Amino acid sequence: MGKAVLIPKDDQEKMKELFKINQFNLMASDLIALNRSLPDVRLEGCKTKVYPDELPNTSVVIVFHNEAWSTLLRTVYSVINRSPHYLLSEVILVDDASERDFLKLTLENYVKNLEVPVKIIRMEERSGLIRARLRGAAASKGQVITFLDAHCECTVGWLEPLLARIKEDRKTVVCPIIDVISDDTFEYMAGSDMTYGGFNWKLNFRWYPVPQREMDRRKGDRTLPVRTPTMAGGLFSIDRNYFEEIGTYDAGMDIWGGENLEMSFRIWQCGGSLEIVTCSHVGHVFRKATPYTFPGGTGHVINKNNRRLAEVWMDEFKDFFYIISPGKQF
Ligand code: UD2
Ligand code: MN
Repeated sequence: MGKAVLIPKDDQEKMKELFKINQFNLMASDLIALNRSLPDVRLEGCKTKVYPDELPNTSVVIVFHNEAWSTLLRTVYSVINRSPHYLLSEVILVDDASERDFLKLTLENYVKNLEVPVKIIRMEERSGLIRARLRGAAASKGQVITFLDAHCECTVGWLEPLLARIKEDRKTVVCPIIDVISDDTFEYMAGSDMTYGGFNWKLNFRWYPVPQREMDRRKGDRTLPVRTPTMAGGLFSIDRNYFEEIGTYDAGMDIWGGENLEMSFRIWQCGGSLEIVTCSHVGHVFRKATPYTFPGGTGHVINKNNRRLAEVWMDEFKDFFYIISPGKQF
């Protein structure tokens, strides 16, 4: 039921060692069932909503680099166990040149026995999450593409409201509420429907309170989708044709960072809209530090991505970015 795992005193030294591998409590994660149950954290009004029978189906694309076995498989199980199978075209795992043995043959053999087709694609070299997602999207068949990070847990009823909103308007790109899975105890904690995505002039993604005008537009009905300026980046569904129409991602972005704001600006500036569908809840393990290497240097990679974002989509507003991050000009 998403309860916290408490590690006995005697194991705490070992626990701290293992924490470093993924920058979350791997020992705790490994103690939890791959198909653990979770509370239904939805608003009451969401539980009784009825969605059309005919919804577009989706491919679920999950990219990973050196992900832990238990978090990766728990993500996959939560997708398979909490989605109506007729809506799930396939699950696509894109391995961004991981170095761990268990992510090779062991993983391939394991997923063969799952109830939904799970396809594994391997990047030839470390490419970063953007190009890995592009590879997954290109190989997918569903009418909708749903992206998830490799350490998520989908809760009951997560998929239908996302697909229903896209069916209503295929230019609407939708995110679930991202619940918090503690990096320390793996406790599942409901996220708020009263925050949405923004950014600061360093071009960092930030959460902000949903403004009153957006509450008014929805006549106070919190079960209706929230229009959000930006998305966190890891968890969203998009109509395949619309994704292609707007030019997918910027394939020139490396490793990590910036692509979430880039996609958000792209959507709003290409005739679409971005929403948080408050009846859909998916958990994510938020980390305080990054567990992997950034070939080329963390700062350099993120700056490069952010400059591309600023130059392409921000017109004269890019100056705010350059003023606040001097020395980062071309
Ligand atoms: C957030 C997003 C993430 C992405 C990122 C900005 C959420 C919950 N997460 O950071 O999806 O938008 O902001 O770029 O919104 N990965 C690779 N190759 C790499 C690096 C990462 O495949 O070189 C995978 C990684 O294993 C994970 C996913 O990409 O499955 C996202 O990476 P993260 O979990 O480190 O990003 P996060 O959650 O800190
Ligand atoms: Mn993540």
